[in-house]
Amino acid sequence: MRPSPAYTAQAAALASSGGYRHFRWVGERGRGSQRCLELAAVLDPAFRLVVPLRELRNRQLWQPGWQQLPRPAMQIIPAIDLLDGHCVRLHQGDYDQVTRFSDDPVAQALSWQAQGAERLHLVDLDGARSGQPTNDAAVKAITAALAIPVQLGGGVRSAARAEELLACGLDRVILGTVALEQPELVEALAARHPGRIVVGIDAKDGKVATRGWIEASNTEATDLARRFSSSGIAAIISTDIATDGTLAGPNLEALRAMAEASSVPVIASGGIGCLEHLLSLLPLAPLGIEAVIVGRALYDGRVVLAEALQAIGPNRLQDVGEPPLSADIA
Ligand code: AMZ
Repeated sequence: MRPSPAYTAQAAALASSGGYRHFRWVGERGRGSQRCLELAAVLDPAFRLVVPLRELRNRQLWQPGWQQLPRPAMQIIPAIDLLDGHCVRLHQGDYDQVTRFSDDPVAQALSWQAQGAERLHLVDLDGARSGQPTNDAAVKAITAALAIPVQLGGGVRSAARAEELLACGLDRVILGTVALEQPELVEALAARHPGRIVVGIDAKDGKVATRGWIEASNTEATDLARRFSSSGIAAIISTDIATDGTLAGPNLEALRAMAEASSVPVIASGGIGCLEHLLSLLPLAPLGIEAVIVGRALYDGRVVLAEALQAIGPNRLQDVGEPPLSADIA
């Protein structure tokens, strides 16, 4: 039996619920006597409750023991793309459309850290195109200078190279081309280095692109994401090439499809141009989108990292001072 799609909380609880009282059915969790419904507030779909089914059957619509899901929050990861030792951004990954933002990658990385970044995303663009590590001097200098974890992608094409990078202090390595061409190599690495191997899936019109996005494939990005579902990788970085570097907004449809296809956390990448774009990702957090990579918009000041963290980070301003909704509501 599928319960009615709308529920109304008892009036007594309204004062503590932040004003939400209409909830919509969004899914189910658990089995047997543990079976629960997941409900979303109609006025704020990100506000969710998990309600034991037996309580709904008893028509006790607002009861102690209801569990509030964690507030959706996302980590914001500034990106530094390295080309010939400089910090650059490409437009849609095109090596002929380069904007140079800084000639001092270490100073740039320290600046993102000082502004509150909790992780840094590095791409060796020369490495991604040629398959050979090219910006190791900058990568090593950044990793040594920063206290926050650093991840690197671009040109990591063998287990030995991935392990060399992990041994140099990088927290995570990202494999793109190899994930398509030798997925078993990625799985073996993930088994040896739990939590430290990330798959980068870069998609053009939904199909995976590799080797600096110069080569197209016939593999659907969602199929590749599914392939890695139980592989032990830490996350999938999902990049939409058509939006990358354009500031035009993330491809929410593609991100939703990737999050639904994958049972590992997804990191959104590509297209962020303003704070509203970051906020537009929040409703996808319950599907497993746990972080977002921001590049050009941070460099040119359209997004201020501290503000962005207050908008979608773990201590979002919107939540400050709101009464907790928890088991003590009777
Ligand atoms: O902008 C590009 N042309 C580009 C880019 N940013 N090409 C590759 N990359 C990044 C991917 C991924 O993080 O997003 O390089 C990494 C994949 O490299 P590889 O060498 O494993 O395919």
